[in-house]
Amino acid sequence: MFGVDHSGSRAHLCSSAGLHHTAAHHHHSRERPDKELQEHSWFFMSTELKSWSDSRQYCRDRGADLVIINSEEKQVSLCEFISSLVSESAWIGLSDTENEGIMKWVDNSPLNQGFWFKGEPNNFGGDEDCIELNPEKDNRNNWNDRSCSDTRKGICEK
Ligand SMILES: [Ca+2]
Ligand SMILES: [Ca+2]
Repeated sequence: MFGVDHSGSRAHLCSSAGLHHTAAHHHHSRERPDKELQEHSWFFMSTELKSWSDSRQYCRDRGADLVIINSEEKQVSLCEFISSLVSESAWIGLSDTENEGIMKWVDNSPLNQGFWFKGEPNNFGGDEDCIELNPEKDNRNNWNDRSCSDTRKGICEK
């Protein structure tokens, strides 16, 4: 289910607590090859602006990873959740750091379906290898590649 991770920003705990409850009604299932049962994933956002790799580490430190979006249903429901929390773009678990033009998820799976903003990914300046999702744009067309050292919040999936 969806939730907000407040561990990096305790001062906002009370004022944001309502969001946690109202947003906590979406569920996703994900196959886990090492377990017999399907488990529900849940999502949270970092409260700090970090590079893509530092955002990924933020997720991993909490037993999660940057989100993998492998269906249109997941893309749309995730966007609805994220846009209820923030208006700025945030990192997802996709990059072409290893091989330019070959997008890969953090679990090493290839990208099958992308939800790119018009004209993206454009590898602008030859230095855009990490992918952000912009909740202000159309739910099905809101990804952009950008420099991995730029700082954004990260969307974590556990
Ligand atoms: Ca690139
Ligand atoms: Ca771009």
